[in-house]
Amino acid sequence: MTGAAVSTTCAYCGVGCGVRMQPEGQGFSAQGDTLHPANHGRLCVKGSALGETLDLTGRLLQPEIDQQPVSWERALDAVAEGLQRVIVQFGPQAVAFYGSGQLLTEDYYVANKLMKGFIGSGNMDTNSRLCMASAVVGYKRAYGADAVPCSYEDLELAECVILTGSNTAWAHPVVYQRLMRAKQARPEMRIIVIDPRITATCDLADLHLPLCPGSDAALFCGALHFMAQQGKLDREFLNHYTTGAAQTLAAVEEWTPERTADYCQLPQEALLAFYQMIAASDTLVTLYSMGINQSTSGVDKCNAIINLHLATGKIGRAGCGPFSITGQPNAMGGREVGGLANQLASHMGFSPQEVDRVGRFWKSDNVTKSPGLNAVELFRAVEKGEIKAVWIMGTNPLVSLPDADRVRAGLARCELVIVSDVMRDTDTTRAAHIRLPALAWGEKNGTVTNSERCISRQRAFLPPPGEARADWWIVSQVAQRMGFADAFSWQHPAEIFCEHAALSGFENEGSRAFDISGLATLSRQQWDDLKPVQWPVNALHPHGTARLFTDNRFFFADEKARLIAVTPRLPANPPTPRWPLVMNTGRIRDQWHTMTRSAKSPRLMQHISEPFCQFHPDDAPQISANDLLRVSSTHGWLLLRAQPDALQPRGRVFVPMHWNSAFSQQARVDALIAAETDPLSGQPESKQMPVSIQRWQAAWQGELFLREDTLSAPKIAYWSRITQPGITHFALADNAWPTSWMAWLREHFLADAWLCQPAALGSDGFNLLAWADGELQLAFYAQRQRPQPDRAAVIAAFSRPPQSAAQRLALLAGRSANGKAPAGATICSCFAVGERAISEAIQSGCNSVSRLGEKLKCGTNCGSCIPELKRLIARPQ
Ligand SMILES: Nc1nc2c(c(=O)[nH]1)N[C@H]1C(S)=C(S)[C@@H](COP(=O)(O)OP(=O)(O)OC[C@H]3O[C@@H](n4cnc5c(=O)[nH]c(N)nc54)[C@H](O)[C@@H]3O)O[C@H]1N2
Ligand SMILES: Nc1nc2c(c(=O)[nH]1)N[C@H]1C(S)=C(S)[C@@H](COP(=O)(O)OP(=O)(O)OC[C@H]3O[C@@H](n4cnc5c(=O)[nH]c(N)nc54)[C@H](O)[C@@H]3O)O[C@H]1N2
Ligand code: SF4
Ligand SMILES: [Mo]
Repeated sequence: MTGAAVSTTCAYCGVGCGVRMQPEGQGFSAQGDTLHPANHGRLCVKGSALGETLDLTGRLLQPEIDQQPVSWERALDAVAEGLQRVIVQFGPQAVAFYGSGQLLTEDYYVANKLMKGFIGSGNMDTNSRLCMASAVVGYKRAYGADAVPCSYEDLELAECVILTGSNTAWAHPVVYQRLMRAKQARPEMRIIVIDPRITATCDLADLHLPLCPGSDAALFCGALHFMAQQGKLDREFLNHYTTGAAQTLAAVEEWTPERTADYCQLPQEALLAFYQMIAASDTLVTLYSMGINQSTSGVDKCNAIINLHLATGKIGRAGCGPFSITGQPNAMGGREVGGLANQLASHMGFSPQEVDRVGRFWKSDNVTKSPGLNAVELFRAVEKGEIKAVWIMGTNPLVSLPDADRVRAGLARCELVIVSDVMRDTDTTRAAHIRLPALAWGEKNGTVTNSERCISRQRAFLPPPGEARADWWIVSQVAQRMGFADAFSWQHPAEIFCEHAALSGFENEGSRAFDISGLATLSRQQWDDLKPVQWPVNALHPHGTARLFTDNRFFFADEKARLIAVTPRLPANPPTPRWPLVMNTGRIRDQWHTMTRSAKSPRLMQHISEPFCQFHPDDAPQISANDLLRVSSTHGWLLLRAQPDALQPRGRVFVPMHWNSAFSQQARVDALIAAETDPLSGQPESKQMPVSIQRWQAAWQGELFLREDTLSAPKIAYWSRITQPGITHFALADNAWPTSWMAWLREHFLADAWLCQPAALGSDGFNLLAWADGELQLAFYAQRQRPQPDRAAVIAAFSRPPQSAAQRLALLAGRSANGKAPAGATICSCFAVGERAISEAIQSGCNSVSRLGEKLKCGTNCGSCIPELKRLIARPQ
């Protein structure tokens, strides 16, 4: 394939990097867009692997009703009639939409308009509830608007940067790289990482504070108290531009360094060192993410952070601000259109004036007058039968919502479940009566807004596959069938964008932060060519706005910001003797969410290939890295690979959020998490759940490699699917030793016609190669202890079968023909450099990241693996 590169925006995180997709061979390669202000040409490993996730394997390509393919006409009629039937019989409150920060702004706007403007119910919520609902409420309480004041540039300009509840190195790698370069250029810059565990992000830190989980609000109250004591408050700013200072300062008085250190379980010296770093800096950015938001007191934590910035005047100027970084590519766009159930549209709420204004703009007298149910409540209402029809778009709640098994059971009772997705088989599409095939990244066309309010185009560079259609089109078609044709008659996403832009400026006059009225009259061509621009974009700021609040005016009637007195609280569920360990959950470097896209890339699976539980060896001294673990809570249990790690704090374990039922037997972490939520934001406490861990006694463990591309998983106690090029690969374990391995294999995997080459390893195990026409069909390795066949050698044998008997025997033993040890986990995904090569190089004298890079190239592209390289160098050899 040849042709010009297409400029678009990355499919993944809220950094919102510009990507150029260059046709190459049969596919595309991804390069960073040097002209994009978010990344200036850089990409992380997920972004660089975008070209590897474009294949159509597993895609949903035709509408289905009850798993049978149907025409669009039938599917759309069924959705419209189904919703209408419920509304007529039970009222508009009996239907709900559940959307996603992975929808484009145009898609999101249409869904929200249909539910809140025409069906007349507030029941449109989004997965952003699990992500940044607390940050939104925190900003609104402080500024009267959901407005992120900063730009990425402020991170580079700040004298001091606090990263709290954020594993930036893995979750927002390009922002991390920008920070890393800024620190290299100005080593006097101070960076403090606040996280209960040691993460890759700590690599950049002058100071790491491993605080007690959930204690951040106290830490920031203590910081405010310290600043007050040291005379570091900006009294002038407080007096002129804020209210609430007196009560807030009184409330933090009890947070002396002694009390705070005790509450946060931190050494007092470290705490004071932290406070002194802030006090000594004229500029400060606090970047915060899920370790703050996902909490039953998330909003208060956000306000404790914002209070510190307001009280010290560290807002509205270069290098300053409380910066909630967004997770999903269009989390911010969702906030703009009103994707959360407690928002209406374009930053409007439910006051009578706002409802009236939106109604006049939309020409509807049916705009809902009150908020709807948030995500957790919404699925509870489904369970109770109060919501009878739900339409889920672009999110996988049966994996990502807390108490996920209960959500699954509830949804199974729902009369009408409609799911729009790009993949056919996800935990959530399995529960659907109607499946609607959406266009995926690379095929869809619209806009997204990143963490720094920068609106960028996602452009299509691939043709629509099969019958897949854009989400905005699907929703509009349903709306037309429900009798709202006039309001949903767009022919192109540019028309939707312009309508949304016009609404943002409608009777705004500076009263609402979100105003992109300057873009309301874009022609289709201008929309198509739109360059990245930060909102507001209006008559006053025609070229966008890098930084908010530079004039010290906020969005309350008196234009003053609010300091909010907060009372720190610890997580709702403390550990108990029965559930002694606190489970923390989050992301790993190379996977995205519930893995429906990133797990397509073999490269991205080589870093960490099985769901795991990290724990301190002292918490389970008898459990080793090759064991499997049963992790349980009051809500459920999981089977995961054990990962003892001395860097993990004692009493706390970490489990990734990513694995779903298509990739592992029993690894959906949210099945363990209680649905405790913040009273103000409704955001669940996803990061602090008491659990216990035990070794799961496997009778055997194995690895299976199959030529056949199978989507069905083996029926066995433990399995995990590991993506490989062209073949199927599982890690397996079971609790019974088969009486006959051959019989067991025949029952599960073997075809009669295959020529089998078994190797019984006495009572210790069993290996087998199976051939047809001289080609390898299956390789199987099972042992009482975990076998570790050389995966690369086995995979290679599927395309290049071993020629000699000796080579076949080596393969049967799980070794490569040249006798070399396996490459180990891939540390550098960009250049596929394995742990073994790195260890060998370190032993031969490469004792720095740069020397390793010179020898092996590792760490020289995106840099995401540098913290791990450093860790390997520091490890006793
Ligand atoms: N590789 C990758 N990147 C992603 C994503 C992905 O799936 N994969 N998802 C994107 C999305 S949607 C989001 S929301 C972002 C999330 O980005 P992050 O919030 O950075 O990621 P997490 O790993 O969820 O959590 C961040 C850190 O919070 C810490 N933490 C836990 N409890 C506490 C606490 O009480 N206090 C403090 N201070 N810290 C705590 C955890 O140990 C963890 O290291 O990432 C985005 N980027
Ligand atoms: N325990 C725990 N739970 C968590 C978190 C945590 O840290 N810990 N993090 C939470 C956070 S921050 C988030 S953001 C959520 C994420 O959780 P989810 O939103 O559930 O995760 P995804 O895997 O991104 O789901 C997106 C789905 O949409 C599909 N899709 C992709 N593109 C499109 C499209 O263009 N159109 C349509 N219709 N479908 C599409 C994908 O195939 C996939 O099925 O998880 C939350 N859950
Ligand atoms: S940092 Fe985020 S937006 Fe940028 S390339 Fe990586 S995943 Fe994509
Ligand atoms: Mo998120």
